[in-house]
Amino acid sequence: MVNIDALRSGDRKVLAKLLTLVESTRSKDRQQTERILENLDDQTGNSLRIGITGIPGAGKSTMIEALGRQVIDAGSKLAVLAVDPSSMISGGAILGDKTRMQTLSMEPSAYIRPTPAGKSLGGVARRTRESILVLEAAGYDVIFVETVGVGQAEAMVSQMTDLSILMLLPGGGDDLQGIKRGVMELADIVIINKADGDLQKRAALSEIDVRHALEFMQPRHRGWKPCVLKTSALQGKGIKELWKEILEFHKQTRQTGTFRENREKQLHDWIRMEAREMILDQFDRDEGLSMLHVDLASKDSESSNSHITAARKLVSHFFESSRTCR
Ligand SMILES: Nc1nc2c(ncn2[C@@H]2O[C@H](COP(=O)(O)OP(=O)(O)O)[C@@H](O)[C@H]2O)c(=O)[nH]1
Ligand SMILES: [Mg+2]
Repeated sequence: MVNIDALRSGDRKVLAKLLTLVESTRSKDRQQTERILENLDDQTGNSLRIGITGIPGAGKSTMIEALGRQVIDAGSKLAVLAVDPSSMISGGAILGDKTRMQTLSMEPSAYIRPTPAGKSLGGVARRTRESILVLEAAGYDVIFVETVGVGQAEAMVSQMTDLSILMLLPGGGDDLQGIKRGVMELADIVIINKADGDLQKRAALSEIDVRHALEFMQPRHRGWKPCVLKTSALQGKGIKELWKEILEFHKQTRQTGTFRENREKQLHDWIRMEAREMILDQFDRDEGLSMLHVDLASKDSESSNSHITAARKLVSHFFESSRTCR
């Protein structure tokens, strides 16, 4: 059993244990996780949740390392969750290493957690949401969720964070590096990283392009106009300005109430998503269903609409058996 008091008092071993539990898909672990999360409920919600997305190699980890200094110097505790949805396919972890966050990983006030690959985006999202809650209960004030941008991932991260940072690289083209409008619309702050050395000129051009593109977009938060910043995470340029902008966002959205509105909307969505996950869990664990599935697949494989008929049979069996289980 996990010691909740130890978690609150900053015991990192207990924190790691609880995060491992959250990541587990075993039925027993899941039950325990749910009980613990229910107990932690009144200790959560007090952090600033920041999502940072961008293509692999854009410099997200380097940036978090640089920003981490600002956060720690301001007396806050910071945690990083590195989420890599692409590893669902590759099985590997692009972001799994702490090497880019070496200094940060040695800080007592910082905690870095690469999250393992999951079977589905829904599963990854659930685990990340719950890890955020655990980290909040453990007293972390600023939580970064680092994600490789693969379309859906940006949307997923924006559903669980207060502030979304989109990281771009200096590019020459006017196509904005193939960044889709929808992705840009999710950003509260856009940064053009690697604005150093030979890339400085291109970074300035990109800044103009992005600024122009943003003008025609609907801001994610009412009253907050997304801004564009040039940075060099490697050389430490623009980091102070970025942190200032993050704090300004926090202050403004709290004042206008959009911060709370966003959290309320997210809670609404989380409940629905969790309910769906619960159904899926039960579906996947139903042994009777698995047997029926095998049976249907062998018998009906010849007929043309068989997969639909078979799926329907599975669904009605599922609802039948969940009714009798209750
Ligand atoms: N020139 C330059 N290189 C950078 C900058 N930020 C990161 N890098 C380098 O880009 C590579 C990828 O950085 P990383 O932080 O791992 O990117 P991530 O995949 O987005 O997390 C590393 O070799 C970094 O040293 C920067 O501002 N300027
Ligand atoms: Mg990284």
